[in-house]
Amino acid sequence: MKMTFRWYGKDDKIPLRYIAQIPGIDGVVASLIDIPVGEVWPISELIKLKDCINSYSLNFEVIESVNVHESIKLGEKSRDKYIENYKQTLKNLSNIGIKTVCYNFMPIFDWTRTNLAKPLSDKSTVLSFDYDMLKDLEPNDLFDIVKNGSADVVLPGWELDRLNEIEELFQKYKNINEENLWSNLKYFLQEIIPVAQECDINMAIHPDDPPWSIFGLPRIITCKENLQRLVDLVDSPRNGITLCSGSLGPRKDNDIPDLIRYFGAQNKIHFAHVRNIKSTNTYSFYETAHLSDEGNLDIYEIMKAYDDIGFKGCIRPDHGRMIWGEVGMPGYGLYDRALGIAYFNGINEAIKKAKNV
Ligand SMILES: [Mn+2]
Repeated sequence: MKMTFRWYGKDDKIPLRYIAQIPGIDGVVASLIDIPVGEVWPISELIKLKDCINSYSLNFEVIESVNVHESIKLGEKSRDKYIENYKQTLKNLSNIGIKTVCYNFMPIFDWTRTNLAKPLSDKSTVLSFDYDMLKDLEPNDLFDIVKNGSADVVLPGWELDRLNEIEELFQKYKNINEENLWSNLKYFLQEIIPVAQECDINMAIHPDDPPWSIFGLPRIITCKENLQRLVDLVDSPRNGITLCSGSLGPRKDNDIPDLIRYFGAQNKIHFAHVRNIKSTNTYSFYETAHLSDEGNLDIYEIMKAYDDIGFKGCIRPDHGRMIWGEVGMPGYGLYDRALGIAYFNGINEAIKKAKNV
């Protein structure tokens, strides 16, 4: 597997030269965050981004994410225009050597949390999701939470100008149930996957985070059965998943090592996110350090499962805690994610050496 680190481009407070110093790092996962959703990503910008990353001897193979325009998720007439743009973006990405594209199909909201800086007992802070709290919130309250907790960084998916369209979007989603969303996803994949095939690009859907409905909106990429339904929508080796342990993990029926083996056996895992979470009740949880003892997930078993399937793709630590006085994008500081990589490297070395005994 190739160890990677998510980087938010030139405005990221973490410089590439620091990322290049993480032991065992292979590359970064990045995107063009300034391009509005639905527009074609210009090749000139992509070349600049790639050259910048490569100049630190870091590889650039994975895009996270090329987001899907709401009109595609809603199945509106205008979707065809956005699908054509998406295809052109895939072609441009292929031209600079991108091998994997992460995307998601969550209505309106990307990842959702009710607190971006929940203090743990050691005074580190983490992102958390409290279902009881969400029940009393309106969607615009969530934008306030994200704005106030984001250390003056605009978090992808939570751009404030989106607030203006929220009411209208909710109105449109009134007519969209889970089955409608599935059929809109199928329409999208039937168009996109043949192009991905030509471009030699793996499409890797990210699970919904958290993996259940919020504000009554349908969410479908949530569990083993639905992930299988996704890969069966369009039968192609290019139609796969980003297996995110922290997104799927809050659901008790999602056994992460089992999911890795099950979808790994079908060669459907194109990208891996590893992080830990701790549940506080059925629908509430907070993020923790990567260490198995800190959360619900057994990270050794997860890395063992990746080793068992001979995973060759890119893997990255997902969100980290904010520690050691670092100020930055919640979940995306340098220190705790670098600790995550050191931990994964240690586990991998132990797994490999134990096998040779
Ligand atoms: Mn993830």
